[in-house]
Amino acid sequence: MKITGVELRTIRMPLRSPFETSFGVEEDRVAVLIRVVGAVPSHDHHHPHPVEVQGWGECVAMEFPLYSSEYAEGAAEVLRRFLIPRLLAATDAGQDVTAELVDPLLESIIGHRMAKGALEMAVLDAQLRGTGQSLAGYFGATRTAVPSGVSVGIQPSIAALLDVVSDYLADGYVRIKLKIKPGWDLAPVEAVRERFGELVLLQVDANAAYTLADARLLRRLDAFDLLLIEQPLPEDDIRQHAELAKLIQTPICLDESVVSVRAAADAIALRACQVINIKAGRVGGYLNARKIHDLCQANGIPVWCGGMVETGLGRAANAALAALPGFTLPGDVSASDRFYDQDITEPFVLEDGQIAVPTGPGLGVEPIQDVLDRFTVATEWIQS
Ligand code: SMG
Ligand code: MG
Repeated sequence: MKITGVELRTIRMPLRSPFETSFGVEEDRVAVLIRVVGAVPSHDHHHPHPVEVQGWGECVAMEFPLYSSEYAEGAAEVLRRFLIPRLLAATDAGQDVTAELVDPLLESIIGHRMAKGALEMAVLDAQLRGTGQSLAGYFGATRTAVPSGVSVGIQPSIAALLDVVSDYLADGYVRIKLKIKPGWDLAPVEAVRERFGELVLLQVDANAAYTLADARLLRRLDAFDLLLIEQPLPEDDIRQHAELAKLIQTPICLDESVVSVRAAADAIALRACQVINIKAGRVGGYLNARKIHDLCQANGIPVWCGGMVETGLGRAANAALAALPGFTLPGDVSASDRFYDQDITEPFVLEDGQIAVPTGPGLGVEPIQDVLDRFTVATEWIQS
């Protein structure tokens, strides 16, 4: 497609309740959204003029660089200054800018994977809307709905945690993930097991809050039959995760450490993890996410789809990705009302513990304009 221009929009959406992790507390979701406007050749012989298409991308970078080095304003800056101009220049040079070309066009810019992934997502959405294909169809997805797990933040007390988990189980979530940190680990896990029993699918996520010196403490989690422990150690500690894996029984799942297809291959080869959490933004986009899925499938590594507190746009794409056959564990693709009273798209809802995979062209969902405008704090239009 020819890229006509790109709208960059920053939104701020209130969360229904604060979301606390080992690295901080979030009360709002600040996110950068991208709307790519372009033109594709018409397939209609009677109307040979190019057809205008648009597509949406969501950048998962958070307001502050606490989960990873990227953050919303920084992502907006790199998009406006370096990434978007590259796509516009490619269009000006006569290139057909497809989603498959975005990563190669942006490759010489180092890092900024969440920003790149968002731009690729917008181009992919526009491209698929142009051809009428769904994202799930493009990926080769095999499911029409995906089992839904929920990520439960650190709570003020064990009693509060048990109430929250009880409500989520009543909603029908099929898997519970507890956020943990030093001082909030063994006790909440033990309390949830005791109250809800051995059958609940349960896992924990440390968001890199421990060191290898905590191995003895982490080994005590072995008693609770967890599906996995997610990212116990820092992002760049792949080798130490391999050491930890020898010391504990609970399978290790990597999140933050898996920043690329190469990092995934390294982690698998070094036996640093038995499971991988796939988040498209973290690995530079949905095409890399699919490559990691394929790599893991070939290596017998189960994967699941992570979440970044997305709006309905990112949630739609995650549901499509999670419908691929290698996603054998329930992901963090929960209903919109897990985080938002009002989503910017039609809300994703839980039905029998599952989220339906959109079937319409591209993402299959669109922002509701007046809701989007209500949450918008800045917009700009970038063209060549
Ligand atoms: O979207 O359901 C979601 C959030 C899931 O826990 C979640 N994400 O490390 O996996 C993770 C975190 C990252 C974001 S925490 C603000
Ligand atoms: Mg995580």
